[in-house]
Amino acid sequence: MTLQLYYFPTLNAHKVTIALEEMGLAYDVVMINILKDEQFEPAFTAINPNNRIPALVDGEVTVFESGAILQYLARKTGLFYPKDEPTRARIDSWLFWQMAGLGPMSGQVNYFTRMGQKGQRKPEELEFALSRYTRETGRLFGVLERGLGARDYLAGDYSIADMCCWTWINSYPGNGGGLDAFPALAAWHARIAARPAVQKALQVGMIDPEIRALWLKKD
Ligand SMILES: N[C@@H](CCC(=O)N[C@@H](CS)C(=O)NCC(=O)O)C(=O)O
Repeated sequence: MTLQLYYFPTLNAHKVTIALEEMGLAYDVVMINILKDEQFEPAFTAINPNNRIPALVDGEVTVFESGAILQYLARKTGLFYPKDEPTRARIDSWLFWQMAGLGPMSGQVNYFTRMGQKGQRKPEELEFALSRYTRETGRLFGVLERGLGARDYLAGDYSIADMCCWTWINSYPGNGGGLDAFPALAAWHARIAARPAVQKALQVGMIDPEIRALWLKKD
């Protein structure tokens, strides 16, 4: 049975399309339009009680949380998640770090930046939150820079740890000039961006003009 990916084109969901494309797995996309609150429909709540995409169904297996999905797919295929304990422990460290730190913190920067761009809050109301989350996100970029050091990838060869962190670097506001202070991170970002599977993964679900229009209007 083909894998069913419950999906909307966002940073967390792109981690999973990257893994699926890299692993060469066939999958059906079940579009859950979070701009129309489809994540709260009972059929999807039965799959993910947390009402967030992405989620994945593989026969009798249902898995939600992008990090857990990456681990599941990697265990299923035996790819991008070596079993030797030093490497696996390092991959898990970066996975949990992304899920608990980089994702939530830079997600807050994205949120408060958009609120400002839309004029929904006065600049002085946003200042405290934006400076707190921007500072913490900058610190986390520094952590990635140190973690990479002279390596090409976070844990030896390219792995699910890289897939998990990359989308958040790719879409961080100011990306481009924003990585000038982080040369190892910038090189790692470019190295992964050049992968055909990554380029294909970012296009999934972005062709529907209605969804794209809603995405661009998102607040
Ligand atoms: N920790 C979750 C976060 C999932 C998440 O926040 N998904 C967002 C899209 S990236 C969502 O479904 N938002 C819908 C909403 O906020 O109601 C994961 O990594 O899977």
